[in-house]
Amino acid sequence: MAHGQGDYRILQEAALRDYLAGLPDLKALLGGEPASWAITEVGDGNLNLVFIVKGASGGIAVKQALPYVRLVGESWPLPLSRAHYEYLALSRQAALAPGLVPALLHHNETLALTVMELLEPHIIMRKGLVAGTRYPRFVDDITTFMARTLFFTSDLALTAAEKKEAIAAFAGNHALCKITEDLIFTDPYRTAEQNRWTAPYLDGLAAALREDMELHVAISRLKLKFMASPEALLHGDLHTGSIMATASETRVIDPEFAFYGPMGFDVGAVLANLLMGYFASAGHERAPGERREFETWVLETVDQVWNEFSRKFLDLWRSEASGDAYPVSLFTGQKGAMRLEAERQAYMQRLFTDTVGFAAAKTIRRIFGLAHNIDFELIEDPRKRAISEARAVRLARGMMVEAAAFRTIADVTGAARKLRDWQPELSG
Ligand code: SR1
Ligand code: MG
Repeated sequence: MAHGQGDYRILQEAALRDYLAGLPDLKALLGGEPASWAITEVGDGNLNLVFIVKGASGGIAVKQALPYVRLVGESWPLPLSRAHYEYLALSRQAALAPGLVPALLHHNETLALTVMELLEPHIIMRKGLVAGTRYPRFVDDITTFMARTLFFTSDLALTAAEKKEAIAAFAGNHALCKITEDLIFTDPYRTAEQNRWTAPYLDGLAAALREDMELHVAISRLKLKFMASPEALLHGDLHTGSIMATASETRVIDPEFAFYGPMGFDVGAVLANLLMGYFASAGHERAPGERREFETWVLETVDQVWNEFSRKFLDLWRSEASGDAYPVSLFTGQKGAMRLEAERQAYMQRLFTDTVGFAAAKTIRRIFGLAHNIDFELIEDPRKRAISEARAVRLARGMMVEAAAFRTIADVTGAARKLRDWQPELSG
């Protein structure tokens, strides 16, 4: 049967209780009588239903795909098959990066439903960043996750046949890719019904974006790279809302946008969302300067995420390369080893340039496109919000149009630091 068709039905509380009561392992995990289970719908994402179910002895998280985009409604249908790709991606990520994704407990293809371990007391990292919380485990965990999932699904680790099979396994997730192609790489740069921004303050900036041909070329090159560069299995939506964390643990959730694409898209997503957290921080101050230490931590984190990711990825390449790319037989002896090492450095520089560009694209879409983020949205005073957003956009435009001019991550964080107190000219 095709993914998620046939007997699909949306499970609300009562139907979900009956469904779970019929699964002996989950019933035992929850404990007590099904009638006593507390079931709460907690989904605050853009697409799905998410339930937390708690029983006498344990809890679980249940995610069910809706046949439409939750944020917009039934007028925007979306294939249920995304639940299949999410489950497949989570399974692969669990094998490659153990302990960094939620444990999978059950999957029903027809219902487009997945049951996972309940992550408690983890919270969505974006919410923590808005509150000014620092995450000491984050750098090590997210860089391990990215280095291992990207390296081991790439041509550096897989044979050509394995790689092509893997690409094919995710190729059907194109409806989710199309969301990204439209909402990130196209709509913010043209008049589109679903666009929105902090009006009237950013009206001028929004209009400038629509006229900026250098930016249109740069975003189009990134779009082509996104569409036509199946380098590795991407999470596909790796923002801070797809990460649940505590001080001592990190879990990456929600890979329903998974497909084979350019590695810089995932790395750029992490960096962009930290940078947006940085620029939003000033808007959350209750007293001038009270969040400076947090902001210093955020920029240090940005530096460390790239540097540690790069170090771990290169280490894997040096020690675990078993793929068909860069055949060992072409790089023999000391001369070969030295030339290959230089090539590895050049590869990482190209990946860094991609990362810078994709990070910029990820930023601009959250300020002018359909789906915004709470980092900025929770800044109540729209003028203050617009100031934070305009700073982020100024950095993002430079990063997109002149990505290669940012040679190191310190170039990015240095530029961000300089914009911290920049006063933009606002419209209105
Ligand atoms: C219509 S979906 C909008 C956004 O939500 C998801 O989290 C992705 O970021 C997508 O672009
Ligand atoms: Mg999501």
